[in-house]
Amino acid sequence: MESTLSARDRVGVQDFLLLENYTSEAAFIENLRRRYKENLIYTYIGSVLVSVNPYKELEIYSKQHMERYRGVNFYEISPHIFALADNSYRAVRTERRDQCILISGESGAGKTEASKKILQYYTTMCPTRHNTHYIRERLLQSNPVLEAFGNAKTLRNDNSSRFGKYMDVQFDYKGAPIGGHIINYLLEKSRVVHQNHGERSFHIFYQLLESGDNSLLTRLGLQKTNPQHYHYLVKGNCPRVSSISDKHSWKIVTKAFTVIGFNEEEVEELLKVVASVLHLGNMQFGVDEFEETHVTTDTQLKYLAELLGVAGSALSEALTHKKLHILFVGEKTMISPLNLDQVLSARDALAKAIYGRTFTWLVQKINQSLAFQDEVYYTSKCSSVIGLLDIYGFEVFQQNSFEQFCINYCNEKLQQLFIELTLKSEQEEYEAEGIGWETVEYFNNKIICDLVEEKFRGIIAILDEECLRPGDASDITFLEKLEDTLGGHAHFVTHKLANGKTRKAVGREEFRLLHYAGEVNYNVTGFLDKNNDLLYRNLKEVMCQSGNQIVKQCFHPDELIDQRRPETAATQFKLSLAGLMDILILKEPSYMRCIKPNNGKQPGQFEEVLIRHQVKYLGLMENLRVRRAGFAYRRSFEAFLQRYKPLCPDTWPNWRGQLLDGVSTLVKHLNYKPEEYRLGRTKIFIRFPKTLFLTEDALEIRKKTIAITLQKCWRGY
Ligand code: AD9
Ligand code: MG
Repeated sequence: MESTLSARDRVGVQDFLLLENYTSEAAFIENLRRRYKENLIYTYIGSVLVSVNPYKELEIYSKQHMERYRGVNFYEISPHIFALADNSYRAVRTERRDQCILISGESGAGKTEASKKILQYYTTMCPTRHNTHYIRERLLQSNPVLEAFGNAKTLRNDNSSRFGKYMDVQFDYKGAPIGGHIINYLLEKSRVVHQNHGERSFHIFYQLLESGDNSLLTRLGLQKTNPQHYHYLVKGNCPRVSSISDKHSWKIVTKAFTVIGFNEEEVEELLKVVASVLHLGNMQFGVDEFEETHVTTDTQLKYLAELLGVAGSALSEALTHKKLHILFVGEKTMISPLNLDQVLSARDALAKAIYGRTFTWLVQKINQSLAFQDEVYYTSKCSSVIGLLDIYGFEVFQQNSFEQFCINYCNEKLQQLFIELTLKSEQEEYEAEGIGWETVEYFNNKIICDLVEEKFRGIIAILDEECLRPGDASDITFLEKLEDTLGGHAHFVTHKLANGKTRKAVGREEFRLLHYAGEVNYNVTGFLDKNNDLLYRNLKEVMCQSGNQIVKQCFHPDELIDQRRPETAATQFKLSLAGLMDILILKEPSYMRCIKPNNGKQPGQFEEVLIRHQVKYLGLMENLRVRRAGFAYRRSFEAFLQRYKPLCPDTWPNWRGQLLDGVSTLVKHLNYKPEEYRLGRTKIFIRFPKTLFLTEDALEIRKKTIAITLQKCWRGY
C-alpha cells in the first residue's frame, strides 16, 4: 500500500548517487518511474540533471518556485531545472567563469522547453541594468520567431526544432543580462519542399495562411484557404495539429517581431519571402513541341516576380535554363534548356535557398537586436556568458537520409565532448593526483566521430569526393566507395556480408552506422544532391537583383564573382560543429539529459523499453558509476586553506608550512572521517556533498561570530 510506504520508497531518491544498488539499471529505472508517478520529473546524478518529459503542464515554474531556488545549494532542495540555471548563474557571478548548459536527449524529450525555462529564470530573477532592460524581452521574444521559422510538426514532436541553436546570454559584472548572441546550425531546408506523411512544413506557413488578415494575404497573392491548396504544403497531408493553435502562435509571433525591432516594412518584406516560397511551389511547367520547358502558370509567376522584386521574364528564363560559364580563350557563356525534371529540381533548389538564407538572415537580425551596444565594456571583458545549447536530438525514422546523418553525427560529437569533459577528465584527474581509484569502463565513441569526419577516409570526405568528381558520380557510386573504403570497420555495415551473402536488415541503397545510441540505416538516395546544395548561377543572378530588401541581403553579387566552389553542406556542418566544440570546451559545462517517456506524447505513460534505451545511450549508468566511484568535490590545497582559514585552530591565521600538512591539520580539526575525503598531490577530494555543506555552514556561523565580536570591539571604543 502506497500510504504505508516511507516517503523515500514512494518518491525514490532525488540523486541517483544515493541509490543503494547503483550499478543496477533496473533500480535506476525504478527510481525514475517512482518519481515520474509523483510528478517529480527531475533527478540528479551528482551535478547532471535528468528529466522525464511530463507531457502536461506542472505547477513548478512560477516566480515563487524560481525564488525558492535562488542562491540555494544544489543539493539542499528538490532537483529542478531552476537549480541548474541558478548554479551556473552563481558561478558567473562569483567566479566570472563562462558557463554553458548542454541539453541533450532525443526528439521530443523536452530540450527546447528546458532551454526556454532556463531563459525565463534568468530574465525573471536577474537584476536589471538601467539602460538594457529591453534585452530581457528581446531574449525571450527571439524564441517564438525562431520557432515559427525553424520548427515543424514531425512524427516525433509537434514542435520539433529543425535547426540547432546555441545561444549565449551575456551578463555584466553585477549579473544583469545585457545581451545575447545566437548561432544556428543546419536548418532542415528540404522540409520546405517535402514532408513525410503526417508531418508539416515550418509553422510560419500555416500561421500566415490561417491568421494573416485579408488585406495582407491579398497583397501577398495568397488565399485564406486550406494550406492543402499549396503544393509545398500538401505532402504531409496534415494541415492542422490538435496541440497547435496557429492563430494564437501568429499573434505571438507578430508581437515578437515588434519587440525584436522589426519595423512594418521589414515584416512585410519577410512575409513576402514566405509567400514567394508558396508561389514557387505552385508554379507549373509544360513541355512544347520543341521539347522546351516553359512556365504555364502566368499568374503565379506574376505574383512571384512582384514579391521577390524581380523581372518575371528573367525569372522564368532562369528557372528553365542553365547558364554555363566556359573559360576557354576568354570567357564564354552558354545557355542550355533544362528538361522538366531539371526545372522542377531547380525550382525546389531556389525555394530551399530562399527560405534557408532568410532563416540565417533572421538569426542575424535577432543578433543585432540582442547585441550589447557598449563596445568598450564588452572588450574590457567585464562580462561573462552562459551558453545554452538546444540542438536536435538523435533521430531514427523508417527512412533516414542526409539530414538524419548530420543530426546523428552532431549527437556523436556532443557525446564525445561529454566523455572528454566528464568521464575521461574525471578519471584522468584521479590518476594524476594519485587517488586510489578503480577505473570505470565506458564506451568512447571517438571511433564513430572519426568514421564520419576523418580526412580522406571519413564518410564526409568520401561524399565530398563523389560530389566533386565529374562524370558518372551518383549516390550509388558513393555507396560503393564507402563499401570499398570502410567495409570491415566495426561501426559501418552494408547489405554485403563478408561471406558474399546478403544482410537482409540493410537495403541495397543503404549503409548502417552503429552509433553510440543505436543502429541507424541511411538511404543514400539524394545524398549527393543535398550535399552539393547547388543553385544554378542564373537563378543566383536574378536573386541578386531582387528588389526585396531581405532577398537582396541574402544573395550578394560577390557570390557570382567568386570562382571557388562553395563548401559542401556536410563539410560546412562539420566545420560549424568543430567551431561549436571550440566554444564549448572553453566553458564550464552543466548537463541536462532529457528523456522521452513514451512515443504517444501522453502524460503519465512510462514505457520501460523506450526509457531503458535512452538511459543506455545517454550514458547515464556510466555517468553514475563514475560519479559514485568518485568524489563530489575537489579543491586545490591552497584554495581550501584560504577559504576555510576562519575555521582553523586558533593558532594559525595563515599556514606557513607545507600545504598538505595544513590541509591535514584542518580536516582533523573539522573532524572529517577517513571515508569522507582523500588527499591527492595538489588537491583535496571530498566524497559527499554533505561534508562540504556542513563545513560551509560552520564557516557561516564562524563569520557571524567574528562580525559580532568586531562590533562589540568597536562599541567598546
Ligand atoms: V526536438 O529534438 O526539437 O524534436 P525537444 O526539443 O527535445 O525535441 P520539446 O522541448 O519540443 O522537445 O518538447 C516536446 C513537447 O513535450 C513540448 O511541446 C511539450 O508539449 C512537452 N514538454 C516538454 N517539456 C515539458 C515540461 N517541462 N513540461 C510540460 C513539456 N510539457
Ligand atoms: Mg527542440
